[in-house]
Amino acid sequence: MISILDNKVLLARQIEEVAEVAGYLWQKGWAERNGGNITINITDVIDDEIRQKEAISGRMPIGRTLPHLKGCWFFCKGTNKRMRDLARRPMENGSVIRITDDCNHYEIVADKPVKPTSELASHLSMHNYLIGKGSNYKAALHTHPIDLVAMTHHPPFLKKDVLTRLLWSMIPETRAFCPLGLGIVPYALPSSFALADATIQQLDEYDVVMWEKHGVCSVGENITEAFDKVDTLSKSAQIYLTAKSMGFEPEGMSQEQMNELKEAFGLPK
Ligand code: 2HA
Ligand code: ZN
Repeated sequence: MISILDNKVLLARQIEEVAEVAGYLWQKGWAERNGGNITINITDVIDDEIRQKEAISGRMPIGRTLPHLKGCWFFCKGTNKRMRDLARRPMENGSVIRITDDCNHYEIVADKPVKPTSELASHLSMHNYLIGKGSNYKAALHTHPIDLVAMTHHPPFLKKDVLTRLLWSMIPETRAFCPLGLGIVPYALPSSFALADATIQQLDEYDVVMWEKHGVCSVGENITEAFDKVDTLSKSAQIYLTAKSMGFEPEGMSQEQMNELKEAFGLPK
């Protein structure tokens, strides 16, 4: 009984945390209309009562088989739903889904029939990839930060690790708290498997990935952590843009100063 209560509280807290982050995304201007998506893997906090609930939808195809998601449950923003509404009323604008045993369908299990995010293919593919590599990451975020997306309209920034080095050099926090840097995915059709596959490839090396001329994807242990990484990178982008708008090229921290940070914090890269 105690563990059932615990799970209920833990699930409610995770959904509250999604709502809190959804509000930040809207306030930052990163979530116009229905822009952006959030999915969290809630399998660990599903209690028997929810587990036994009847689905309120038929079996919906994911479009591919994701073997590591067998028996997994997710909370995700609903398709066509707004982040600002998810912030105020998460259960009316979000969807609880479970993956069926064939690993290529899902069912909606919630009081309201909200269809999950249009980026479900890329989000579930990311979760499948993360579980497959033994990661403890449970959250995936996709959003449209103005500054970072603007930078992807400049082809020299799309070369491997050019943006990473530039953004790292703007402020020590970014070097320390986005230590894997920023992967780049060339433009691909939103919601497509091509976009999903290119994103997963980048997750091999990075945990934040830019989608050229579209947005950013970030993964983390929880949704706050996934948000914080994007927020930190965006702060660096803001410092760069502010310096440029004052009419000069920012000097950036030196390679030596960044190496000193790497040593001091024991950073992985
Ligand atoms: O869900 O941002 O990329 C809205 C989007 C799709
Ligand atoms: Zn998008």
